[in-house]
Amino acid sequence: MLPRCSTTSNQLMFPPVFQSYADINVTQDISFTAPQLKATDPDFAVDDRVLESQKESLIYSDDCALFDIQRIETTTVTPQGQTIREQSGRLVILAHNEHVGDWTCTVTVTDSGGLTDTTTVRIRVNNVNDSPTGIRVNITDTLTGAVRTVSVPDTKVIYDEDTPVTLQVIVDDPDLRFRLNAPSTRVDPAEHLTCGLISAFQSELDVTPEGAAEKPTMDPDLCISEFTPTNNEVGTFTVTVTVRDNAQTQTQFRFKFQVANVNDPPKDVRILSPATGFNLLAPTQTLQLQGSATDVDTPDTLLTFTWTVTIQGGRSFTASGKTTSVQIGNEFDSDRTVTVSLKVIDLADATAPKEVSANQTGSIAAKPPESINILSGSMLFVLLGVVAAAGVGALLFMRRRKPKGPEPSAAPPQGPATGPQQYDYSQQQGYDYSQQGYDYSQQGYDQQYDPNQQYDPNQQYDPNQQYDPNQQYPPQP
Ligand SMILES: [Ca+2]
Ligand SMILES: [Ca+2]
Ligand SMILES: [Ca+2]
Ligand SMILES: [Ca+2]
Repeated sequence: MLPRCSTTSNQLMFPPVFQSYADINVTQDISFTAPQLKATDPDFAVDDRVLESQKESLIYSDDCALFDIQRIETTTVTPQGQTIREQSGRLVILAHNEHVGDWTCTVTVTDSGGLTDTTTVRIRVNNVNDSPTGIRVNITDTLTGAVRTVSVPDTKVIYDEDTPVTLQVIVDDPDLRFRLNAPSTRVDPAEHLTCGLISAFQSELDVTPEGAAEKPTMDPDLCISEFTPTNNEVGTFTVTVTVRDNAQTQTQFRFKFQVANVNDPPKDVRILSPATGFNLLAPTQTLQLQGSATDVDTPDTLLTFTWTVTIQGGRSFTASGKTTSVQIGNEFDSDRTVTVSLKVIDLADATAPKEVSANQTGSIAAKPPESINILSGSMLFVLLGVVAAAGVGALLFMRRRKPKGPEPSAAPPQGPATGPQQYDYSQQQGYDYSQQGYDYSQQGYDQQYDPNQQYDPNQQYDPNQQYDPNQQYPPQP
């Protein structure tokens, strides 16, 4: 640089000139005092011979975000006794994670006459690995899209059984941020996080689970876990999420994930007795009933078994209990289909009981005809017939003893008949009707008689005598 023109001998005429300066390497977060940046100015050589107000003075400035350069003034005395004053620039560099990268800074030195020189300072800020921090978990209800963020350790979240969720681990690793002086470049382009998930499970089902609980797993690179807890997973998972960075520095986060039970209906509802296609041979009988059912989340004590046995077109009979019986009867004179229905109700949720039914069909025999039922009131009718027959016979016997004899139109007494026989009523035959078990009902005996007629059972009558009811009485000679 050319000196300025001067009019006096002590006027400052020369610009400052920077000395060469080596590139600087610094490390993130470590304060570094760089070598002093020096500029020489020939005018300093004469500074002790000029007035203070006219002394040369250098000013340093920079455009760098990594440091503020300061002027440092030192004086040295030469062996010849001359005092030399020196003004240099001091760089104290404190670079942080976001400063990682290569910096090119321009430093300017300006003398008191406004003359300048510039130099380039190259600084490389080297990264130091930072641990993953600020870990949290976003939980998304896959059905509704609702997101809940858990950021406080040991927080408990509750979801219903059968609710699909996505657990996403969010973490801050400073090495994944972008550089201040290169916004599209990561602080550490090679940084990569890996997630892991382990969980302890405590079942809270009221019954023994059907199988082992399925635990959530995590995609280690995506840091995502898709999880749909079912009935077996009713309980609380204590979930520990671990995040490791490339340098295997890790951080952990723990929270509780509770799965609330949703009442499942009974299943495998079966009728064990009666068997399929049962055939009841008696029209009235006791039917043994036995059912079975399982329930994945309800104790047996909260299951009720209700039975309904229905005869086709007829009555229904009810009973309750897992094993029980019911008295049923077919009131029809034909075989009927019988339907046995079992209803199992799960009362675990009193407001919304779950109900499952099963049916079984079979048949029941017809009620027998009335005439066969000799134990019924018809027997009395037969006995009355016997009495009536005896009464009519006795009446006829008594009329025979009248002097004029019985009227021809009077019907002869009914009795055993194997064919037309002559019967001599004139004979005083002793016949004890009360000792005869003769079944008049089998002879088509006319039961229209006057029950008020009295007869004498002590009258003697010969039962061996055959008579022809068609004969006119008394028998014609
Ligand atoms: Ca870093
Ligand atoms: Ca890191
Ligand atoms: Ca359940
Ligand atoms: Ca249930």
